[in-house]
Amino acid sequence: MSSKMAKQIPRRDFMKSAMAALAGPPVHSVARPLFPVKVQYRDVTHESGITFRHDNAATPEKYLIETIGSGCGWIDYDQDGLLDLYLVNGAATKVYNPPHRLRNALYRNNGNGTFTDVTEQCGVGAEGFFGMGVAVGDYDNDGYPDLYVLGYDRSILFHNNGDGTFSDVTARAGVGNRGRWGSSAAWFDYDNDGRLDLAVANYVDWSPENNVWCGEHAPGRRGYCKPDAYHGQPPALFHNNGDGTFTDVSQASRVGRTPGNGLGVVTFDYDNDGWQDLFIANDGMVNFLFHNNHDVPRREWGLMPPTLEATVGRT
Ligand SMILES: [Ca+2]
Ligand SMILES: [Ca+2]
Ligand SMILES: [Ca+2]
Ligand SMILES: [Ca+2]
Repeated sequence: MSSKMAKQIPRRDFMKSAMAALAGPPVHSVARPLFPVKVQYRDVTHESGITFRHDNAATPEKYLIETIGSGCGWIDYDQDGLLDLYLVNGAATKVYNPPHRLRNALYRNNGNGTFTDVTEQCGVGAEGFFGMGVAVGDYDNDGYPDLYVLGYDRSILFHNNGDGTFSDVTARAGVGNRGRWGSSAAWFDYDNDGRLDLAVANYVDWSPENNVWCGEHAPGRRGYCKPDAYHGQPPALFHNNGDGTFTDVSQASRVGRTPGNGLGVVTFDYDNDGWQDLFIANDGMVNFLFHNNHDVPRREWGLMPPTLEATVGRT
């Protein structure tokens, strides 16, 4: 409203109009009953055809690996638009030798509520491998997601061949994580070169040979130890070289310089600087938050990756 128009309206009428305008049309409160959202889950395992059963290889020896695992992952391995399911299992140990086979399993989603076990033809059973978890990512950008399977003492990279089979390319890729208890991993592109790199959380240095006795020294009274009965293991970071191989940059990046009791990995850009950062959740001790400093010239990244600095966090 112009000042000229305002002068032509008596102040009392102007204020009445203004108040009416501010009040606006009468608002009819819309009755929005708060309907509780009823989400109901029904166990469809049996009718889905999924018969996998996880076996943690539990024994009175209380191996620490019995207490953790296993994860699973959804992966549309055949790119038909339907998520398929990869399940990770335990394995026989020096003190546990079940009569049945223990292996991981891949189930193809049939699209009608049922799944078919395609483990054998896909070649991803990893029998004898004490698995912990799995990370799904298309590390070679061929359009087919691949599997990185975490496990005790070693981990496995399965390349998806795109024809319904996978190949164990761990040795060539250099991501075996040998001698480490890999618990979880994340694919992320820390140097923004368009190729997925790999961060791995490692747990502790337990082994059958250093199986500490915790709990009472009496038959049947042995218990599982807390992680501080062992030495923690540092996380690992692998740079994707783009030719099917990876370079272990754990030391150069500083990610692998500090031992932890790693159980979880999250990658995210917490400071919105365009560079993915890394969080490692540790069991019973401080967590690790690594800020991606991306402070090395791009031409040197093959030899020296951006440094990531450990900062703070506490469980
Ligand atoms: Ca599928
Ligand atoms: Ca791939
Ligand atoms: Ca990368
Ligand atoms: Ca960042």
